[in-house]
Amino acid sequence: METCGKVIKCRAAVAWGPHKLLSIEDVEVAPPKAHEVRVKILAAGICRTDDHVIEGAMGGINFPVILGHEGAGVVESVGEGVTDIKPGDKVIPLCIPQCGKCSSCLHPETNCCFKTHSKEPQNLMPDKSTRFTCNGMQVNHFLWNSTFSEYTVIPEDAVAKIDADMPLDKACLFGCGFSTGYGAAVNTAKVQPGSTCAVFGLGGVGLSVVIGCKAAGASRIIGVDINQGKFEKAKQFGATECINPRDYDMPVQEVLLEMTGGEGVAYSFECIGNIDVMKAALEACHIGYGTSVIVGGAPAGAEISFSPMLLFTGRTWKGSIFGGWKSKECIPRLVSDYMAKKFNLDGLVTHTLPFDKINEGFELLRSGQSIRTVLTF
Ligand code: PAD
Ligand code: ZN
Ligand code: ZN
Repeated sequence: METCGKVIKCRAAVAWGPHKLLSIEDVEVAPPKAHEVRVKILAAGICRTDDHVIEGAMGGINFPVILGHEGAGVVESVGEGVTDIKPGDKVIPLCIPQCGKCSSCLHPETNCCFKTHSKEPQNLMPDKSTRFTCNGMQVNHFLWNSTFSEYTVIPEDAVAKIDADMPLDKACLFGCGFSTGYGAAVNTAKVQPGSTCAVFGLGGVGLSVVIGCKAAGASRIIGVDINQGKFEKAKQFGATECINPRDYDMPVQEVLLEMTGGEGVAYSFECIGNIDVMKAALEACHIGYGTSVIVGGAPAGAEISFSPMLLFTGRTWKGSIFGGWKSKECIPRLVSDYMAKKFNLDGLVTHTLPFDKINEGFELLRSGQSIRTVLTF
Protein backbone atom coordinates (compact mmCIF):
# COMPACT_ATOMS: atom_id res chain seq x y z
CA MET A 1 0.00 0.00 0.00
CA GLU A 2 1.15 3.54 -0.68
CA THR A 3 0.98 4.41 3.03
CA CYS A 4 3.32 1.54 3.95
CA GLY A 5 6.34 2.76 5.92
CA LYS A 6 4.93 6.29 6.25
CA VAL A 7 3.28 8.19 9.07
CA ILE A 8 -0.51 8.23 8.59
CA LYS A 9 -2.50 11.32 9.58
CA CYS A 10 -6.04 10.44 10.65
CA ARG A 11 -8.73 11.07 13.26
CA ALA A 12 -8.82 9.55 16.73
CA ALA A 13 -10.85 10.10 19.90
CA VAL A 14 -8.37 11.24 22.54
CA ALA A 15 -9.10 11.02 26.27
CA TRP A 16 -7.09 13.94 27.69
CA GLY A 17 -7.93 13.14 31.30
CA PRO A 18 -10.54 11.48 33.54
CA HIS A 19 -14.12 12.80 33.66
CA LYS A 20 -13.76 14.61 30.33
CA LEU A 21 -15.55 14.13 27.02
CA LEU A 22 -13.46 12.36 24.39
CA SER A 23 -12.13 14.75 21.80
CA ILE A 24 -11.90 13.89 18.09
CA GLU A 25 -8.41 15.02 17.08
CA ASP A 26 -6.07 14.83 14.10
CA VAL A 27 -3.31 12.41 15.13
CA GLU A 28 -0.22 10.93 13.52
CA VAL A 29 0.16 7.15 13.55
CA ALA A 30 3.73 5.91 13.06
CA PRO A 31 4.44 2.83 10.93
CA PRO A 32 4.57 -0.53 12.72
CA LYS A 33 7.95 -1.59 14.09
CA ALA A 34 9.17 -5.21 14.07
CA HIS A 35 6.45 -7.68 15.17
CA GLU A 36 3.75 -5.01 15.01
CA VAL A 37 0.75 -4.54 12.73
CA ARG A 38 -0.95 -1.30 11.61
CA VAL A 39 -4.71 -1.73 11.26
CA LYS A 40 -7.36 0.44 9.60
CA ILE A 41 -10.25 0.23 12.08
CA LEU A 42 -13.68 -0.01 10.43
CA ALA A 43 -15.95 -0.80 13.40
CA ALA A 44 -15.57 -0.38 17.16
CA GLY A 45 -17.91 -1.27 20.02
CA ILE A 46 -18.12 0.72 23.26
CA CYS A 47 -17.55 -1.43 26.36
CA ARG A 48 -18.05 -0.44 29.98
CA THR A 49 -14.31 -0.96 30.57
CA ASP A 50 -13.61 2.08 28.33
CA ASP A 51 -16.02 4.03 30.53
CA HIS A 52 -14.25 2.78 33.70
CA VAL A 53 -11.12 4.57 32.39
CA ILE A 54 -13.03 7.79 31.70
CA GLU A 55 -14.52 7.57 35.20
CA GLY A 56 -10.98 7.19 36.62
CA ALA A 57 -11.81 3.73 38.04
CA MET A 58 -9.27 1.63 36.15
CA GLY A 59 -5.69 1.35 37.38
CA GLY A 60 -2.47 1.54 35.40
CA ILE A 61 -3.68 4.11 32.83
CA ASN A 62 -1.71 7.14 31.67
CA PHE A 63 -3.43 10.10 29.95
CA PRO A 64 -3.67 11.29 27.23
CA VAL A 65 -4.80 7.95 25.84
CA ILE A 66 -6.73 6.59 22.86
CA LEU A 67 -9.27 4.13 24.32
CA GLY A 68 -11.29 1.37 22.63
CA HIS A 69 -10.65 -2.37 22.73
CA GLU A 70 -13.59 -3.89 20.86
CA GLY A 71 -12.74 -3.24 17.24
CA ALA A 72 -12.36 -4.87 13.87
CA GLY A 73 -10.57 -3.76 10.75
CA VAL A 74 -8.22 -4.49 7.88
CA VAL A 75 -4.43 -4.68 8.05
CA GLU A 76 -2.77 -1.70 6.32
CA SER A 77 0.86 -2.78 6.78
CA VAL A 78 3.00 -5.05 8.93
CA GLY A 79 6.41 -4.62 10.55
CA GLU A 80 9.46 -6.79 10.04
CA GLY A 81 9.12 -10.38 11.20
CA VAL A 82 5.30 -10.59 11.04
CA THR A 83 4.59 -13.80 9.18
CA ASP A 84 1.01 -14.88 9.99
CA ILE A 85 -0.76 -11.62 9.04
CA LYS A 86 -0.53 -9.60 5.81
CA PRO A 87 -1.93 -6.34 4.42
CA GLY A 88 -5.60 -6.72 3.47
CA ASP A 89 -6.37 -9.38 6.12
CA LYS A 90 -9.47 -8.85 8.24
CA VAL A 91 -8.43 -8.79 11.89
CA ILE A 92 -9.66 -8.31 15.44
CA PRO A 93 -7.40 -6.56 17.97
CA LEU A 94 -7.19 -8.67 21.13
CA CYS A 95 -7.49 -7.02 24.56
CA ILE A 96 -5.64 -10.01 26.03
CA PRO A 97 -2.59 -11.03 24.01
CA GLN A 98 -1.32 -14.56 23.55
CA CYS A 99 2.47 -14.46 23.38
CA GLY A 100 2.59 -18.25 23.21
CA LYS A 101 5.79 -18.38 25.26
CA CYS A 102 5.07 -17.37 28.89
CA SER A 103 4.16 -19.88 31.61
CA SER A 104 0.48 -18.91 31.37
CA CYS A 105 0.38 -19.32 27.59
CA LEU A 106 2.06 -22.74 27.96
CA HIS A 107 -0.42 -23.83 30.66
CA PRO A 108 -3.59 -25.45 29.30
CA GLU A 109 -5.95 -23.93 31.89
CA THR A 110 -5.37 -20.16 31.59
CA ASN A 111 -5.36 -17.34 29.05
CA CYS A 112 -3.81 -14.79 31.42
CA CYS A 113 -0.68 -14.14 29.33
CA PHE A 114 2.15 -12.34 31.11
CA LYS A 115 1.82 -9.55 28.53
CA THR A 116 -1.67 -8.53 29.71
CA HIS A 117 -2.35 -5.07 31.09
CA SER A 118 -2.84 -6.38 34.64
CA LYS A 119 0.73 -7.73 34.68
CA GLU A 120 2.38 -4.88 32.81
CA PRO A 121 0.40 -1.77 31.72
CA GLN A 122 -0.02 -1.59 27.96
CA ASN A 123 0.11 2.21 27.70
CA LEU A 124 3.17 1.85 25.49
CA MET A 125 4.20 -0.65 22.86
CA PRO A 126 6.60 -3.47 23.87
CA ASP A 127 9.65 -1.24 23.09
CA LYS A 128 8.24 1.30 25.61
CA SER A 129 7.41 3.98 23.05
CA THR A 130 4.11 5.14 21.53
CA ARG A 131 3.05 5.15 17.88
CA PHE A 132 0.55 8.02 18.41
CA THR A 133 1.19 11.76 18.54
CA CYS A 134 -1.27 14.66 18.63
CA ASN A 135 -0.19 18.30 18.28
CA GLY A 136 3.39 17.20 18.93
CA MET A 137 2.44 15.42 22.16
CA GLN A 138 2.82 11.67 22.72
CA VAL A 139 -0.48 9.84 23.23
CA ASN A 140 -0.73 6.50 25.07
CA HIS A 141 -2.09 3.21 23.82
CA PHE A 142 -4.85 1.33 25.65
CA LEU A 143 -4.65 -2.45 26.17
CA TRP A 144 -2.41 -2.37 23.08
CA ASN A 145 -5.65 -1.90 21.06
CA SER A 146 -6.76 1.79 20.89
CA THR A 147 -9.59 1.05 18.51
CA PHE A 148 -11.12 4.56 18.79
CA SER A 149 -8.79 5.66 16.00
CA GLU A 150 -9.02 5.35 12.23
CA TYR A 151 -5.60 3.65 12.33
CA THR A 152 -3.87 1.90 15.21
CA VAL A 153 -0.68 -0.09 15.75
CA ILE A 154 -0.80 -3.37 17.67
CA PRO A 155 1.80 -6.01 18.62
CA GLU A 156 1.30 -9.15 16.52
CA ASP A 157 0.58 -11.17 19.71
CA ALA A 158 -2.59 -9.09 20.14
CA VAL A 159 -4.09 -9.43 16.64
CA ALA A 160 -6.19 -12.32 15.32
CA LYS A 161 -6.81 -12.88 11.63
CA ILE A 162 -10.44 -13.80 10.95
CA ASP A 163 -12.52 -15.17 8.09
CA ALA A 164 -12.57 -12.78 5.12
CA ASP A 165 -16.38 -13.13 4.87
CA MET A 166 -17.07 -12.03 8.45
CA PRO A 167 -18.96 -8.71 8.65
CA LEU A 168 -16.81 -6.29 10.68
CA ASP A 169 -19.73 -4.57 12.44
CA LYS A 170 -20.37 -7.88 14.23
CA ALA A 171 -16.75 -9.04 14.35
CA CYS A 172 -15.84 -6.20 16.70
CA LEU A 173 -17.94 -7.73 19.50
CA PHE A 174 -15.56 -10.71 19.53
CA GLY A 175 -12.78 -8.33 20.60
CA CYS A 176 -14.28 -8.07 24.09
CA GLY A 177 -17.94 -8.13 25.20
CA PHE A 178 -19.29 -11.23 23.50
CA SER A 179 -16.19 -13.39 23.88
CA THR A 180 -15.86 -12.35 27.55
CA GLY A 181 -19.39 -13.28 28.55
CA TYR A 182 -19.81 -16.38 26.39
CA GLY A 183 -16.42 -17.74 27.48
CA ALA A 184 -17.12 -17.06 31.17
CA ALA A 185 -20.01 -19.54 30.87
CA VAL A 186 -18.53 -22.21 28.60
CA ASN A 187 -14.81 -22.03 29.56
CA THR A 188 -14.52 -20.66 33.09
CA ALA A 189 -17.68 -21.97 34.76
CA LYS A 190 -18.06 -24.91 32.36
CA VAL A 191 -21.86 -24.74 32.78
CA GLN A 192 -23.39 -28.22 32.69
CA PRO A 193 -26.59 -29.22 30.85
CA GLY A 194 -29.72 -29.04 33.01
CA SER A 195 -28.17 -26.64 35.55
CA THR A 196 -29.49 -23.42 37.09
CA CYS A 197 -27.56 -20.17 36.52
CA ALA A 198 -27.90 -16.59 37.76
CA VAL A 199 -26.45 -13.70 35.76
CA PHE A 200 -26.02 -10.39 37.62
CA GLY A 201 -25.91 -7.43 35.21
CA LEU A 202 -27.53 -7.72 31.79
CA GLY A 203 -25.30 -5.45 29.71
CA GLY A 204 -23.31 -6.63 26.69
CA VAL A 205 -21.17 -8.90 28.86
CA GLY A 206 -23.99 -10.34 31.00
CA LEU A 207 -26.23 -11.03 27.99
CA SER A 208 -23.30 -12.86 26.38
CA VAL A 209 -23.08 -14.98 29.54
CA VAL A 210 -26.78 -15.75 29.04
CA ILE A 211 -26.04 -16.83 25.43
CA GLY A 212 -23.23 -19.07 26.75
CA CYS A 213 -25.36 -20.64 29.52
CA LYS A 214 -28.07 -21.42 26.97
CA ALA A 215 -25.57 -22.90 24.50
CA ALA A 216 -24.21 -25.07 27.33
CA GLY A 217 -27.71 -26.46 27.97
CA ALA A 218 -28.62 -24.74 31.27
CA SER A 219 -32.30 -25.38 32.00
CA ARG A 220 -32.86 -22.30 34.16
CA ILE A 221 -31.17 -18.94 33.60
CA ILE A 222 -32.14 -16.17 36.03
CA GLY A 223 -31.22 -12.65 34.89
CA VAL A 224 -30.69 -10.01 37.61
CA ASP A 225 -30.62 -6.29 36.86
CA ILE A 226 -31.79 -3.04 38.45
CA ASN A 227 -32.85 -1.83 34.98
CA GLN A 228 -36.01 -3.66 33.91
CA GLY A 229 -35.50 -2.37 30.39
CA LYS A 230 -32.88 -5.13 30.00
CA PHE A 231 -35.27 -8.02 30.68
CA GLU A 232 -36.92 -8.39 27.29
CA LYS A 233 -33.61 -8.78 25.49
CA ALA A 234 -32.32 -11.16 28.19
CA LYS A 235 -35.34 -13.39 27.59
CA GLN A 236 -34.76 -13.30 23.82
CA PHE A 237 -31.23 -14.57 24.44
CA GLY A 238 -32.36 -17.39 26.75
CA ALA A 239 -33.05 -16.09 30.27
CA THR A 240 -35.96 -18.10 31.66
CA GLU A 241 -36.85 -15.43 34.24
CA CYS A 242 -35.56 -12.01 35.30
CA ILE A 243 -35.65 -10.23 38.64
CA ASN A 244 -35.02 -6.68 39.82
CA PRO A 245 -33.39 -6.67 43.31
CA ARG A 246 -35.18 -3.37 44.03
CA ASP A 247 -38.56 -5.15 43.87
CA TYR A 248 -37.79 -7.10 47.07
CA ASP A 249 -37.31 -6.12 50.68
CA MET A 250 -34.64 -8.78 51.24
CA PRO A 251 -31.15 -9.18 49.80
CA VAL A 252 -31.03 -10.55 46.25
CA GLN A 253 -29.06 -13.65 47.33
CA GLU A 254 -31.93 -14.59 49.65
CA VAL A 255 -34.43 -14.09 46.82
CA LEU A 256 -32.39 -16.48 44.67
CA LEU A 257 -32.17 -19.05 47.48
CA GLU A 258 -35.95 -18.88 47.82
CA MET A 259 -36.43 -19.23 44.05
CA THR A 260 -34.33 -22.41 44.13
CA GLY A 261 -36.03 -24.10 47.11
CA GLY A 262 -33.27 -23.02 49.50
CA GLU A 263 -30.58 -24.71 47.40
CA GLY A 264 -28.89 -21.85 45.56
CA VAL A 265 -27.81 -21.78 41.93
CA ALA A 266 -25.15 -24.02 40.42
CA TYR A 267 -23.44 -21.08 38.66
CA SER A 268 -23.55 -17.34 39.22
CA PHE A 269 -21.82 -14.58 37.27
CA GLU A 270 -21.13 -11.00 38.36
CA CYS A 271 -21.07 -8.84 35.21
CA ILE A 272 -21.25 -5.35 36.75
CA GLY A 273 -18.03 -4.57 38.62
CA ASN A 274 -19.72 -4.04 42.03
CA ILE A 275 -17.99 -5.77 44.96
CA ASP A 276 -21.20 -6.06 47.00
CA VAL A 277 -22.85 -7.86 44.12
CA MET A 278 -19.78 -10.12 43.74
CA LYS A 279 -20.30 -11.25 47.33
CA ALA A 280 -24.06 -11.64 46.84
CA ALA A 281 -23.40 -13.76 43.74
CA LEU A 282 -21.16 -16.07 45.78
CA GLU A 283 -23.74 -16.32 48.57
CA ALA A 284 -26.43 -17.21 46.02
CA CYS A 285 -24.49 -20.34 45.01
CA HIS A 286 -25.21 -23.91 46.04
CA ILE A 287 -23.50 -24.73 49.35
CA GLY A 288 -21.79 -27.89 48.13
CA TYR A 289 -20.92 -27.31 44.51
CA GLY A 290 -21.87 -23.78 43.45
CA THR A 291 -19.41 -21.86 41.31
CA SER A 292 -19.41 -18.07 41.15
CA VAL A 293 -17.49 -16.23 38.45
CA ILE A 294 -16.33 -12.60 38.72
CA VAL A 295 -16.48 -11.02 35.27
CA GLY A 296 -17.10 -7.36 36.12
CA GLY A 297 -14.09 -5.12 36.62
CA ALA A 298 -14.02 -3.80 40.22
CA PRO A 299 -12.77 -0.23 40.82
CA ALA A 300 -8.98 0.03 41.27
CA GLY A 301 -7.95 -0.77 44.85
CA ALA A 302 -11.33 -2.27 45.86
CA GLU A 303 -11.23 -5.12 48.38
CA ILE A 304 -13.88 -7.61 49.55
CA SER A 305 -14.32 -9.13 53.00
CA PHE A 306 -16.34 -12.32 53.21
CA SER A 307 -16.85 -15.34 55.42
CA PRO A 308 -14.39 -18.12 54.56
CA MET A 309 -17.20 -20.55 55.49
CA LEU A 310 -18.70 -19.77 52.08
CA LEU A 311 -15.74 -21.50 50.42
CA PHE A 312 -15.07 -23.97 53.26
CA THR A 313 -18.45 -25.52 52.58
CA GLY A 314 -17.69 -26.29 48.96
CA ARG A 315 -18.39 -23.25 46.82
CA THR A 316 -15.84 -22.19 44.20
CA TRP A 317 -15.03 -18.56 43.45
CA LYS A 318 -13.33 -17.78 40.14
CA GLY A 319 -12.50 -14.83 37.94
CA SER A 320 -12.69 -14.74 34.18
CA ILE A 321 -10.70 -12.45 31.95
CA PHE A 322 -11.68 -12.29 28.28
CA GLY A 323 -13.78 -15.42 28.76
CA GLY A 324 -10.76 -17.64 29.35
CA TRP A 325 -10.03 -17.78 25.60
CA LYS A 326 -6.43 -18.22 24.55
CA SER A 327 -7.04 -15.26 22.34
CA LYS A 328 -5.00 -15.52 19.16
CA GLU A 329 -5.81 -19.18 18.53
CA CYS A 330 -9.41 -19.31 19.85
CA ILE A 331 -11.07 -16.09 18.63
CA PRO A 332 -10.82 -16.94 14.89
CA ARG A 333 -12.49 -20.31 15.68
CA LEU A 334 -15.22 -18.55 17.67
CA VAL A 335 -15.85 -16.26 14.69
CA SER A 336 -16.12 -19.32 12.44
CA ASP A 337 -18.66 -20.84 14.87
CA TYR A 338 -20.72 -17.65 14.55
CA MET A 339 -20.58 -17.88 10.75
CA ALA A 340 -21.69 -21.54 11.03
CA LYS A 341 -24.70 -20.18 13.02
CA LYS A 342 -23.81 -22.04 16.23
CA PHE A 343 -25.02 -18.98 18.19
CA ASN A 344 -26.46 -15.58 17.38
CA LEU A 345 -25.25 -12.36 18.93
CA ASP A 346 -26.66 -9.81 16.48
CA GLY A 347 -29.21 -8.48 19.02
CA LEU A 348 -26.37 -7.23 21.22
CA VAL A 349 -25.90 -4.30 18.82
CA THR A 350 -28.65 -1.84 19.74
CA HIS A 351 -27.14 1.29 18.19
CA THR A 352 -24.84 2.14 15.29
CA LEU A 353 -23.30 5.61 15.16
CA PRO A 354 -20.68 7.35 13.03
CA PHE A 355 -17.31 7.53 14.81
CA ASP A 356 -17.51 11.26 15.48
CA LYS A 357 -20.63 10.70 17.64
CA ILE A 358 -18.61 8.61 20.10
CA ASN A 359 -19.61 10.70 23.15
CA GLU A 360 -23.28 10.06 22.32
CA GLY A 361 -22.45 6.36 22.32
CA PHE A 362 -21.01 6.62 25.86
CA GLU A 363 -24.09 8.53 26.99
CA LEU A 364 -26.35 5.75 25.67
CA LEU A 365 -24.34 3.26 27.77
CA ARG A 366 -24.39 5.38 30.93
CA SER A 367 -28.12 6.02 30.69
CA GLY A 368 -28.81 2.29 30.32
CA GLN A 369 -30.38 2.65 26.87
CA SER A 370 -27.84 0.70 24.84
CA ILE A 371 -26.35 -2.77 25.05
CA ARG A 372 -23.64 -2.22 22.48
CA THR A 373 -23.17 0.84 20.32
CA VAL A 374 -21.00 0.09 17.29
CA LEU A 375 -19.12 3.05 15.83
CA THR A 376 -18.53 2.96 12.11
CA PHE A 377 -15.63 4.71 10.42
P1 PAD B 1 -22.99 -2.49 31.10
O1 PAD B 1 -22.90 -1.24 31.84
O2 PAD B 1 -23.55 -2.51 29.72
O3 PAD B 1 -23.84 -3.56 31.97
C1 PAD B 1 -23.89 -3.58 33.36
C2 PAD B 1 -25.34 -3.89 33.79
O4 PAD B 1 -25.36 -4.03 35.21
C3 PAD B 1 -26.35 -2.81 33.44
O5 PAD B 1 -27.42 -3.39 32.73
C4 PAD B 1 -26.78 -2.24 34.79
O6 PAD B 1 -28.13 -1.84 34.82
C5 PAD B 1 -26.55 -3.46 35.70
N1 PAD B 1 -26.35 -3.13 37.12
C6 PAD B 1 -25.68 -2.07 37.65
N2 PAD B 1 -25.69 -2.15 39.00
C7 PAD B 1 -26.40 -3.26 39.32
C8 PAD B 1 -26.76 -3.88 40.56
N3 PAD B 1 -26.38 -3.37 41.72
N4 PAD B 1 -27.48 -5.03 40.52
C9 PAD B 1 -27.86 -5.57 39.33
N5 PAD B 1 -27.55 -5.03 38.11
C10 PAD B 1 -26.82 -3.89 38.12
O7 PAD B 1 -21.50 -3.09 31.11
P2 PAD B 1 -20.80 -4.25 30.22
O8 PAD B 1 -21.76 -5.38 30.05
O9 PAD B 1 -20.12 -3.64 29.04
O10 PAD B 1 -19.62 -4.65 31.25
C11 PAD B 1 -19.94 -5.24 32.50
C12 PAD B 1 -18.72 -5.35 33.39
O11 PAD B 1 -17.80 -6.31 32.83
C13 PAD B 1 -17.91 -4.05 33.53
O12 PAD B 1 -17.44 -3.94 34.86
C14 PAD B 1 -16.73 -4.26 32.59
O13 PAD B 1 -15.61 -3.51 32.98
C15 PAD B 1 -16.50 -5.74 32.80
C16 PAD B 1 -15.74 -6.41 31.69
N6 PAD B 1 -14.90 -7.45 32.03
C17 PAD B 1 -14.19 -8.09 31.09
C18 PAD B 1 -13.33 -9.23 31.49
O14 PAD B 1 -12.44 -9.64 30.73
N7 PAD B 1 -13.55 -9.81 32.66
C19 PAD B 1 -14.29 -7.73 29.76
C20 PAD B 1 -15.20 -6.73 29.42
C21 PAD B 1 -15.92 -6.06 30.38
ZN1 ZN C 1 1.97 -15.28 27.12
ZN1 ZN D 1 -14.36 -4.65 27.14
